[in-house]
Amino acid sequence: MERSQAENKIAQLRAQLDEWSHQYYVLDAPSVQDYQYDQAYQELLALEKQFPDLISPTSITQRVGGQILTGFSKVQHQIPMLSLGDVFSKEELGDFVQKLWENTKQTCAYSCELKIDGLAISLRYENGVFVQGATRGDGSIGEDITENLRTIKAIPLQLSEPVTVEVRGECYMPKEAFAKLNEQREQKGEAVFANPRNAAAGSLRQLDTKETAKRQLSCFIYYVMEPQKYGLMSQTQALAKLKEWGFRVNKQAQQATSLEQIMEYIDLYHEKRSSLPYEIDGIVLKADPFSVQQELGNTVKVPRWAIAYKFPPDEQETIVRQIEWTVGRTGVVTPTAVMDPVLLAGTTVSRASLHNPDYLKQKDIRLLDTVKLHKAGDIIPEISMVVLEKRPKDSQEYQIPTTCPQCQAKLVHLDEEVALRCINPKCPALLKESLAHFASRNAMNIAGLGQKIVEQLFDKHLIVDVADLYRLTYEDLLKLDKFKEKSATNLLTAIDASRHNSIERLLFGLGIRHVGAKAAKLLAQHFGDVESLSQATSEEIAQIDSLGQVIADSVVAYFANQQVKELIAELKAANVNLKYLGLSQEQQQNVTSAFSGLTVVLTGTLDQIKRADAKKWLEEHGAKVTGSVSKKTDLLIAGHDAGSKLTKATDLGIKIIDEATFIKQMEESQSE
Ligand code: 1X8
Repeated sequence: MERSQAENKIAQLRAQLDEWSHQYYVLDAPSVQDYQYDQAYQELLALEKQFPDLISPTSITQRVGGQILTGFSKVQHQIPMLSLGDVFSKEELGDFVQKLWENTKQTCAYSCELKIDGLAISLRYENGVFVQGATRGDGSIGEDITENLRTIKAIPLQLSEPVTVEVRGECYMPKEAFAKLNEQREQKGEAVFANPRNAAAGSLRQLDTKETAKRQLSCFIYYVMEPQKYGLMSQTQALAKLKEWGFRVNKQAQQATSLEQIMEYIDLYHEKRSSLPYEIDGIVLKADPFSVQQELGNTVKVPRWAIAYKFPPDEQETIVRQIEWTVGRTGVVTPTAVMDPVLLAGTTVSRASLHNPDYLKQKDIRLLDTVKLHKAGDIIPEISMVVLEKRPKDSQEYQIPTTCPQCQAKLVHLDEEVALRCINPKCPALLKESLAHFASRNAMNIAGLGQKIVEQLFDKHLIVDVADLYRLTYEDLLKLDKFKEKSATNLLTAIDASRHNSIERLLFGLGIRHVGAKAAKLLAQHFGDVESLSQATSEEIAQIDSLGQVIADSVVAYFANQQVKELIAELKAANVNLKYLGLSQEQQQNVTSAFSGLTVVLTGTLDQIKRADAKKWLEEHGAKVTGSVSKKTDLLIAGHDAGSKLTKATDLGIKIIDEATFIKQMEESQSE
């Protein structure tokens, strides 16, 4: 084909493909069969290959990604990307509208829109051509994700008019794409995303844009910046113009002229919420006329002319089929409800922790009970209540096990703990967890010896206690799945290297009750070697600054145990270092904890640690503990039955962790 002929054909194919793609991805109205589309696409691809100088950045073939980015550069937003103020009840929404009336001394029309649960994006077009896309970032500076956004088919590369304009909207992952992605990831043994929002965020920040292209992201655009430049008088007009330019605009937007209509809109979409193909977390109400928006203006953070009404958290009913009891490293036996899977706030949920026997009894959860399930902070599945009307007639109170599900030893409550424990030191579940802890990063730091390998070694009877690790041979390791010469040698080298650790790692790794990494370090520094420590009295230990009687008693009881004495002797025989070697450089540099400098709020019921102790510990580790959640809060630690603080923290986008995670981080940060 001649060049000029090719030029014509390319233009024709692009126009046709753009139209089909627009119908499919923007209007949700496919107009051709896949094969017809594919044929035209292949033809275009072939011509572009033959005449590479005719490839244009706005060609549909340029959406497949392929650039490997090295990072994301910063973009300064010319007009800040504000967030929205939010309300959680219709009363509060009514108050907001009332205040609008008072401030403007008139009623006006409102634009009611769905609040898409995705990531805010900003798109710049020059003469109708897409030139830059950015994340919201902190509102004034975002990240340049142009190449990632180019792969999203709902984002036009070229507008229907040659306008220079900046628009804003929300990028999201449809529920279906999310479910498929997680299914694939689970099969590959990769971590699954907690919700579509996280999946979208992860997908947008891929350095390999081919990955982004595979993720089936979409978007809705809802703002035109500087609308007066285009003769637009209201949000309703702006949405119509956006659609005309070729953007994907949410069809559910509606104009309302009374509070009543606004409430109807809320009710309608609250009900339709779960049947929409994308996640929404509320509705956005905007004063429709731009004159009113201008009159009201913005505060530093939010506009005064718009507000988000947030739906109450999602709740689903399901049936409890089983209560599973698992044994952790410290012997704590934790119940988990296993239920019929339900879709809840974007993920399929079938398990919820029941924390401890008291919790289970208090909620009186029984097998075959219908329960209401919600997600605490939209993340952690939690049973809110039993639906008593649906309880089977012959239902019986759930019997808390009295013996360990793994070793059948009798379970006990230590002191007055709510936690149920297996105290059989030979319990396989406990041994496996203890072995994995021993090898973990902040303990003996044996690279390559994770939970899975530990399980195999244990199940193949190659190890029972930590001393056995030092007797493993090359031949032993070759018995493990997928272990070859190299992996076996590497693991042996890592185990050998751990022989030379200073004893604070060993003391933490042994899992002595109440001895976290920090206590282990103090003990190591004070006593210098395991021998002296093992002969210390409880008084001597309790004298050490910041180690109390509880730790002292626990250490003494530990070393008094005959089995422990034998274990230490075996470690010694295996040439494991039993002396304090002084602070390594790395440790000297890292005197601060992961919590230092953070403003932390504790909420809900904690099972394994007293709230006052948690507070004290946090303060000792440089955190400021406050009573209420605000914008200044950095972290919320949420026990179960957490209430409004959790909701508020979720809304403010504050990081939330549960008790188990907190305790893990306490242990880890103590050794840093
Ligand atoms: C955020 C969102 C807005 C809209 C929809 N979804 C969102 N997540 C909308 O206006 N339709 S507006 C907005 C904001 O201003 N931060």
